[in-house]
Amino acid sequence: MFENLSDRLSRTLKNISGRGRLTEDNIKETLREVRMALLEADVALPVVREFVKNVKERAVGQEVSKSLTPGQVFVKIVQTELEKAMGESNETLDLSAQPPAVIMMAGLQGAGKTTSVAKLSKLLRERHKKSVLVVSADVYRPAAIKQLETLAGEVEVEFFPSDVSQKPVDIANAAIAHAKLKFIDVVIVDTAGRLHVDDAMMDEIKELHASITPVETLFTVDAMTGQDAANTAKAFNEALPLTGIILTKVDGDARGGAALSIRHLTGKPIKFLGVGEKTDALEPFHPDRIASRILGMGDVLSLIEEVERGVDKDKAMKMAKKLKTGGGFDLEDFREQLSQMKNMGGMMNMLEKLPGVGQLPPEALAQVQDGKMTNQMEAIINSMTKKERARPDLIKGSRKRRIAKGSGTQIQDVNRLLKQFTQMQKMMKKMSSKGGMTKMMRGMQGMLPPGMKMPGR
Ligand SMILES: Nc1nc2c(ncn2[C@@H]2O[C@H](COP(=O)(O)OP(=O)(O)O)[C@@H](O)[C@H]2O)c(=O)[nH]1
Ligand SMILES: [Mg+2]
Repeated sequence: MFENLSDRLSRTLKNISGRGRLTEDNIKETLREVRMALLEADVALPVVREFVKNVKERAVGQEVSKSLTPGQVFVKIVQTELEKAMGESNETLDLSAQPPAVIMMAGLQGAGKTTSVAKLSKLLRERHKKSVLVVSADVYRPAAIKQLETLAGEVEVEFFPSDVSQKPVDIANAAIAHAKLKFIDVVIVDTAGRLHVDDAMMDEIKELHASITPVETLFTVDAMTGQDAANTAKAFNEALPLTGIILTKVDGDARGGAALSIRHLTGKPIKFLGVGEKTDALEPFHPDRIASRILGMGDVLSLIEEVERGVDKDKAMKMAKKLKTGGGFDLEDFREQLSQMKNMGGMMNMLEKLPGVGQLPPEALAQVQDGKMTNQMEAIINSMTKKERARPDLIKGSRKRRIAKGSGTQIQDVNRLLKQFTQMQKMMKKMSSKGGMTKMMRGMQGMLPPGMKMPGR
């Protein structure tokens, strides 16, 4: 997501010249580009206008201190406004009701409601240790009820049976009554959607809502529908007191405009992103992180969370510390990174989040993506001596030949690895000098058990 937008923005934001102060004149060109970039990302026109206006108001007259460039100051302003447009902070589910807390899903057919019920159930069960009951009030399609039953089995939560002869209101109330008896923490009510917003659907869902008074009413919407997503959200928001939005199929949407428009048009927070068909493909929505992703600064915090889940935390911390103390990034670290990436899978996913990766040549990315390539790279590093790993500059002609032979590769493979390493090293340097590392350390501090401190902080 946001590929086009971030591409455009990171290109245009570099072009601000002048010094001392941002003026209407020196940002004019860039503002126009920002506007174009947003329109291309399929952000709704009123939202684009408002956004550009806000950026302009904040920017004009802004002093630029000596240590910064006007471009950097402008980027900061765009970043802040992006965050604002998307909601400033992550809003989690509010489940602090007399149990069971009832969550109701709403949205058009095919938006991803049923899939999202499964994803949410899994998240609530695994990360929040909640017991969950799911129920389908989609009485128009028997297959929809069966679909939920299957998914419930997959994510190991309780399924409350229903059938097409029943009324949605009765189904939901019976499920809630059952959950009360069984002391279940959360009930998620899946509902029917239509292909378009229509009165019959709205009436039904309004009646259902009034009867079960959920603590969370989540509107599920397909990001790929762009501006339509925002308009549908608006229609539902006028009919129902929505508490949040789940933006789905973000994995298939390169433009990302919906995320920017929805908050603005509904005033309701996006709470989650659906990023794939599998039941674990759900991410909490963090406007600040998304904003920095849009600006091509990398989503260091999300990356850290992924690292936390997928790889060894100690190793990651050691790496962060080493970089922070200026220990540099050597081939040993590179190898570590390669093997961790391999463990994690979803390499592309992860690479995209690294600051600066957007600027890597596509061939380099494609190569790292390939698991075979990673194995070969590891083999090459394994054939080096400890000293060579710490001081890659030592690796010249005869050493290269020895390493190639030892790893069963060619000299040009060794050369390529060294080149890739140098690129990665540069990126790491950039990251640690731009304050990215401080953020990363802060993120890691948050992951430690209470009372424990990061070394050296
Ligand atoms: N790629 C992708 N597909 C999704 C996502 N969420 C849902 N889908 C797919 O979208 C289709 C419709 O989803 P479903 O949950 O049945 O929609 P519903 O009609 O709103 O209940 C299914 O094929 C899902 O696998 C997502 O985040 N990413
Ligand atoms: Mg469904």
